[in-house]
Amino acid sequence: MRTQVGIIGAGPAGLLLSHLLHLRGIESVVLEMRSREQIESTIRAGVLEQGTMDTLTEAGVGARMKAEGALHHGFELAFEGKRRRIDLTELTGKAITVYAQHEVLKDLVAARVAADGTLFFGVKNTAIHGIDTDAPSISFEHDGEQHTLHCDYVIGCDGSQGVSRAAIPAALRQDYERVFPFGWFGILVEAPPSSDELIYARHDRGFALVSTRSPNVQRMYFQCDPKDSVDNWSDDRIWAEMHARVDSEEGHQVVEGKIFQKNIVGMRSFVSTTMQHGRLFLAGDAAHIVPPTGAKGLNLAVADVRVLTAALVAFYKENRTDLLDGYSETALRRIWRAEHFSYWMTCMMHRLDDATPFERRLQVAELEHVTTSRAAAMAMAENYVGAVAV
Ligand code: RFL
Ligand code: PHB
Repeated sequence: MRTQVGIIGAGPAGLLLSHLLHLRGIESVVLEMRSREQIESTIRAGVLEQGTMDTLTEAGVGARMKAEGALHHGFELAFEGKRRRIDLTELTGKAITVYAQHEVLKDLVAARVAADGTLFFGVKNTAIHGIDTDAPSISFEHDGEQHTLHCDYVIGCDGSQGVSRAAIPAALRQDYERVFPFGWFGILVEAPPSSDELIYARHDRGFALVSTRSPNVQRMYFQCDPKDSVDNWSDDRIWAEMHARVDSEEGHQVVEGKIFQKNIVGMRSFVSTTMQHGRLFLAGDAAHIVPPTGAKGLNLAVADVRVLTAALVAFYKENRTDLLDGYSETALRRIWRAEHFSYWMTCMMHRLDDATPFERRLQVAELEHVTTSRAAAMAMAENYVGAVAV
């Protein structure tokens, strides 16, 4: 089997890359370990930056996002019993859309299928060969048969647990990591929205976030011990914690409903450089992870893919390799900006068990600052909507 670009992973990065390349007349094949049903039902991110919305729209996969996603012009910060709004649109001229990642994936898979794109779901034993040569390949098993996909380039879009990153020689790689001593307990709730906009809450008991999925389904998170078990949390205990952390003295209350999904995720910051070696390029979570507080993970994956698409188009249409050569360096500028923002938001909003009372007051002082100084609010808003210069 032969194609121009071999893509490992059908997450947002892999599927979007495949579709954008198709629109520019470049062939690709996507190899995915999980089934189509699995990728289309795994609950993950929810916030799309304006740039992500624009890219999806330009790729012709934005119709459902526009119709069913919720356009938000701001968000709320809750702390010290009060709520203060960050007006994203007034501060930056931009907005965000809340639209679930698995819905984006459904739209992308449908577009690939409609365009007769080649996707293999349920592949096993993916292995990368010859990235130091001009003729790399990917071997894999599908339906019990062994295959080899020959290609010009291999793109590793296989997330944080994939095989691609390890194909870059360890001696050339430098990993940067910070593991946080807390996780997020996520719930899906059948209820009307608690608020018109997302609420990020800082409380001495820990962080909480109120997000949404649709007029009838809400997504909420609260900081927990990453080693805790969902079985330790009855619905009553969860609601008591959400009320304690989010309800304001000004009378706003979290709206309860039937909890139909519970999960716990760990939190870490991670960057692996370089993101390229020979004929292999990494995009998305395969190369970097952010804690979800800044809502950047999916958006960074899309930003990598934009840079990589332009570089591959320059190669195939103009026989230029300068953009490919500069891919890692270009992508890392935005990645480090997002890493810093996500880390900053995480540290300002979460309870650190070993923080001194002095450090806890500093968190509140910082929240007072970003909600009263226009300059500070603007810096936060620009980062949140992804409009900072990099
Ligand atoms: P993905 O989505 O992990 O996709 C990788 C795909 O590769 C497959 N794979 C393989 N396939 C073949 N062979 C192998 N050897 C393979 N190994 C792996 C996997 O099965 C998978 O389908 O990576 P990608 O495309 O880079 O996309 C990254 C995003 O999914 C991720 O950054 C976001 O979900 C992060 N994230 C958020 N990002 C946002 O922009 N906004 C948010 O609001 C947001 N909230 C979140 C989040 C992530 C969360 N979790 C679960 C960590 C909230 C949470 C709770
Ligand atoms: C979500 O809706 O899942 C979500 C929203 C904002 C975040 C993280 C996750 O910062």
